[in-house]
Amino acid sequence: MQAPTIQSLGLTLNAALSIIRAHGYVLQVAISLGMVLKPPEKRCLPPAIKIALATREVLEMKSRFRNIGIIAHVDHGKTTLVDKLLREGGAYHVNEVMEERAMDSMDLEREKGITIKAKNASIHWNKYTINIVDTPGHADFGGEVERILKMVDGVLVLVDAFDGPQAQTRFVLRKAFQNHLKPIIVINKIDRENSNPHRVHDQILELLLELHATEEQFNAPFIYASARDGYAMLNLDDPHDGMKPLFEAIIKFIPPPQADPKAPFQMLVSNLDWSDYVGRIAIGKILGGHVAIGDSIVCIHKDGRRERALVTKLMEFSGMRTSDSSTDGEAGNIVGIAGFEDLNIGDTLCDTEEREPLPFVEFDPPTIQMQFCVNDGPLAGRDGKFLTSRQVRERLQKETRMNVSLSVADTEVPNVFLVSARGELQIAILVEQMRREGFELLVSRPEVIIRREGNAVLEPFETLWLELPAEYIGNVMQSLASRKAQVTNLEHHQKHIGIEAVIPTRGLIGLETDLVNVTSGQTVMSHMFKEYAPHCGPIRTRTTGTLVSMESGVTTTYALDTIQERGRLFIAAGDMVYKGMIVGENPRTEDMPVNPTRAKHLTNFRCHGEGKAVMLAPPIRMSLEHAIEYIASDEFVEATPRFIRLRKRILDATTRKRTAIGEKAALET
Ligand SMILES: Nc1nc2c(ncn2[C@@H]2O[C@H](COP(=O)(O)OP(=O)(O)OP(=O)(O)O)[C@@H](O)[C@H]2O)c(=O)[nH]1
Ligand SMILES: [Mg+2]
Repeated sequence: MQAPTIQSLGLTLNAALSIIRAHGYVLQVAISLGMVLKPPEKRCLPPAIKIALATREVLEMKSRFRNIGIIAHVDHGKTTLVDKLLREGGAYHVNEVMEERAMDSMDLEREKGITIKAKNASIHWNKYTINIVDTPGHADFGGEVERILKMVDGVLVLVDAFDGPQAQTRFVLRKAFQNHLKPIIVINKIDRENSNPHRVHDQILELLLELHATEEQFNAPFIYASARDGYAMLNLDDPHDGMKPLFEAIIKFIPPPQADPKAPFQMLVSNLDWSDYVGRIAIGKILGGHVAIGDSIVCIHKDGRRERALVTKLMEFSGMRTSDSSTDGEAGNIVGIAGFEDLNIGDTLCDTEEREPLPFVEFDPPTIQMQFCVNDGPLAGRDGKFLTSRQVRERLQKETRMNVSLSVADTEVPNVFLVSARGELQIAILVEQMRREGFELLVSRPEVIIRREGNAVLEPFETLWLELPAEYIGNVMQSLASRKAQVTNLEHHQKHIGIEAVIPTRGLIGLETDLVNVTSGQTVMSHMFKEYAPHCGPIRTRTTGTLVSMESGVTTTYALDTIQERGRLFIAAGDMVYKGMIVGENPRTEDMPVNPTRAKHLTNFRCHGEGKAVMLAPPIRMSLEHAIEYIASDEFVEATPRFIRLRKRILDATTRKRTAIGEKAALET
């Protein structure tokens, strides 16, 4: 076999040197012939340069894998693009019906049309195995993106050809650069009416400059695509030829994994899965060596504990599914390993106890928190299966294993837990999942996490970007002012106005719902954590009070007919209510006691107007997210599998009043 030259392998000198160091090739410097890589053969080693060795096959095997993450702002088309890559990568049989956005496999993802969890898939294209990780674009799930970046060697950065780069594009790109990942920029949705790929191209270059991209990152290839229509191109006037240009760019520009097959086995757990047959499955990229069923390996937990177990199952991805690995897990591939009961994302799997744990990501801190309490209301236990403090606690602990940007703490009160997260949607999704699993819970309004530095009280602030039709500007500015937002930039485009503002995170709670109402859903909104800065005083997001039931029982049409004259109802006739439950909204700021169970007294006398059919206005049934945003700090949302009720924290009216007076007095002193 003729020795390959550095040039014939298409390597730079630095890349060649790192391969030489890792695998033991010999670098022979022949002054007239340039540099030649030679296989190990003691006799032919020049005495001057003896570096370690490997074979040509190793080089070829190393380059068989490409591991990429797909990152973008929410709705820029990541999951749709993965659909098309899977289809063209042969993940489906010719006649197999392919679901739209197949990677959004969780019920809640399909219902909401957004990705919530990062997920793996794999495609075989030509002789390459391309492992793909689809990620969520919503800011609340930023932690999902952060944790998978250690698993990939490059990223596809999708940008909408009309919207251009948005807050989350900046966030995910910055995280990718911190991990030294090479990007391929995909300007997607070029089929969109009024799309402007040239403008977006320039905006992306500006963003790359702003994020201090290296020269290599700045020279990232640009691809123009319509994920919906299934084509990608290097130039806008190229013919539409499916996804081939994108596949070729991935192979050409995303580096193969820097994983050494001869090193000892090492893997960082970047994702977890569960199978009823084999239990917990650790998913990650094999960073060195290889692993096989029956191997005895070690898990280094984040607290430093070392635990040994046998590998009971080894899986690799094929399309969207996992299958038993046909070979040993090879360095550079993304695999699933079963064998350990107790596993967390961020743990290290390796060959012996003596190894050091692999570094895991530094997450951005959570900025909001919410209380999760055991349901102690009078209707507790009528609907759900899991109610006790122990069950709630265990479920929350389980969530923190999978959901690394979420944390749970006990409080002084045994039945109350404090859940900290990136945003209210992240917590609302958790509550929704729990109620679908059969839990009953009380949850509080989200509060921001306050910090104290010396005498200063600091709170989190975010940069907010809005894009809205010009006619709504008045209402939107009013809403922003009441939430203590400082507008830092205002740009007039043709019919739209772009607003940039700095807003306390508290002010963001409920803002999205507000904007949907005042602009008929025509606002594009994105935001990103900016800094902790001095607290900016009270914000009043709800100007209304509530109608609170003073009785327990079943509501009557007769009673509700009178109450609906006072405000808007959250309940219908025949619903169960209890003392302290919120049954409607009072347009005035205070809470008003009402009795929705009052029955009509039967008399022998007929009154004026009797016999008239009563028309009750349909009640407002809030979604869980809306309910969480809506409640005040002295209120709870009661979430059970079938019901979402609002209630006062303190159910008894007299105790409630006394506590409120006490709190007011304490504030004044
Ligand atoms: N016109 C057009 N619409 C597209 C294209 N790609 C995706 N969409 C639409 O954009 C919407 C969002 O697509 P998704 O693939 O769910 O976007 P995503 O980036 O995965 O969203 P998240 O995971 O929630 O961040 C869907 O309605 C898609 O049909 C495209 O190329 N052109
Ligand atoms: Mg998605």
